[in-house]
Amino acid sequence: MPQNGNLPFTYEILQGENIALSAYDNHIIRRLSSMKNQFLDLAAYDTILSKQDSLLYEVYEIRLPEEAGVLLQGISFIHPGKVGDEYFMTKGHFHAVIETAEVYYCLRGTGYMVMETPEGEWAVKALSPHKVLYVPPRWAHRSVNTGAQEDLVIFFAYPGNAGHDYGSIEKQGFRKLIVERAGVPAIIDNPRWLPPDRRNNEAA
Ligand code: PAN
Ligand code: ZN
Repeated sequence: MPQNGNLPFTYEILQGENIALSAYDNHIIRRLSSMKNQFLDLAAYDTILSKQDSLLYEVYEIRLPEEAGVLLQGISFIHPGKVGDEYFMTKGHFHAVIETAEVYYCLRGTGYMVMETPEGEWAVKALSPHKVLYVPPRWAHRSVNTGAQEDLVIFFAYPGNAGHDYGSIEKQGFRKLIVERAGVPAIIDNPRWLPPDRRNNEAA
C-alpha cells in the first residue's frame, strides 16, 4: 500500500542474485526509442532500433507525495550495452526545482555519474558497489553503465518537490560522454554541446 509520507516505514533492498525492493509502487521502463539524438552515433542508434527497441534502464519507485520535506526513493537498473562506442545511460535531467540535491548509493555494477551545471561546469564520478554519491543542488545528472555484462544498480533519494527537467539535456546532451576506447571507458567531449553563451545565437 502506498505510504503518505507522514509515518515511519521500512522496506528492504533484497540482495540476492537479483537485487530488488521488497515493496514498490511504480516500475518505469526506458527503451532506446525514447533516447533519440542522445547517443553520439546516430547511425548506430538507427541500426539497433531497426532491429529491436532495446531496454536501456528500469526504475522502481516508492510512491510518496511530491512535496517539499518528503524524500522520494527507489532503485535504478541500467542495463549493459552500447550504441556505437557509447555505453547505455539514463536520459539525465536537471531537477525542475533546480536547488534540490540527490543522494545515490551504488549497490552493484560499475559505471559513472555524469554531471553538469547550467553554466557548463562538469564532473564525472565513478560508481562501484558501496560508493555513495552526492549530487549537489543545480547539477544535472545521468548514470552510465560501463560494465560488459552486469547491470549498474543504484539506490536514490531526492526531495519530493524536485521534479524533472529533461528538456535542456534533450536539446544539448551533456558536455561529456562516456565511450569505450581501446577496450576501456573514456571521458570525451560531446561535439554537439555548446557553451551557454552560444546556445541562443545558434538557435536564432
Ligand atoms: C533518478 C532518475 C532515474 C532515471 O530517480 O530519475 O535514475 O533517470 P532519468 O530520470 O534521467 O531517466 C533521479 O535522478 N531522480 O531525480
Ligand atoms: Zn534526479
